[in-house]
Amino acid sequence: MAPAPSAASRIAVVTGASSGIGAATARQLAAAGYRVVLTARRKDRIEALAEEINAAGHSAAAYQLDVTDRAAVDEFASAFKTIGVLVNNAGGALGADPVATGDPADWRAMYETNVIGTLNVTQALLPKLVASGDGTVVILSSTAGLGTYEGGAGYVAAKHGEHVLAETLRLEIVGQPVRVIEIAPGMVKTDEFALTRFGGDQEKATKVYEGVAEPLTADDVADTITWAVTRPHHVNVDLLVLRPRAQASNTKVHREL
Ligand code: 8X3
Repeated sequence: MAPAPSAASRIAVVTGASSGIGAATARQLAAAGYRVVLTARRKDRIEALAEEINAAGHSAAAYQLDVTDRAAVDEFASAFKTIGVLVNNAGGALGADPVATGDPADWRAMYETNVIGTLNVTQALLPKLVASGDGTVVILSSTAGLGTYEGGAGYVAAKHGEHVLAETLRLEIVGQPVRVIEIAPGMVKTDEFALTRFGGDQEKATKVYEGVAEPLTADDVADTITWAVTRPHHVNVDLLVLRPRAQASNTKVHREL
């Protein structure tokens, strides 16, 4: 069997790379020697990040992409012969309403971005990951993909969908040279996650982290993703859960108020 190509010659695609965990992961994978391809809807952001990464002596390119647009995803995929790593990070939460009053449009949008977006990109790039002889699919789910909490059902349902996608794909492609790694973070404080969830309401977004000593950062999660991806290729980190020390479960958070 041919030896696996070195990390330096390999391409890592990161979706949702315009901010937060996606941007941090792109920076760290680039520093680890991957040629990173940044995708997101916000072209200006990923272009600026690609410039920053290239200026630091690493290798990055930006490609504007909406992961829910299957035709665009297929066109994107057609540009590559092989891909070493795919990090499915694009997604997010909309609303924190109880089941009784949650907006079906929010539920649908979350399913579309988190689950169908991941499905679209994974389906389109899977042949390229196989062709690399040593591919890795990372699915960034959440602790919301493993257990529920009040007010979270729409997001929790979507993240459970991603979790099932990861578990099922791993079963279905066993024997092929592709790992399926699921990373499930708990409370991560980023610039946009909570703000987007609450429709730009800064007060509500701030309350999410109120009194929590040290929520995880985007860099903490990127570090974990990079660690998992850079294990020897026979080592598959199936599922890795990470939370801040102050969070014992989805509903048990220590706050110093
Ligand atoms: C983010 C974790 O607790 O907001 O994926 O659902 S939580």
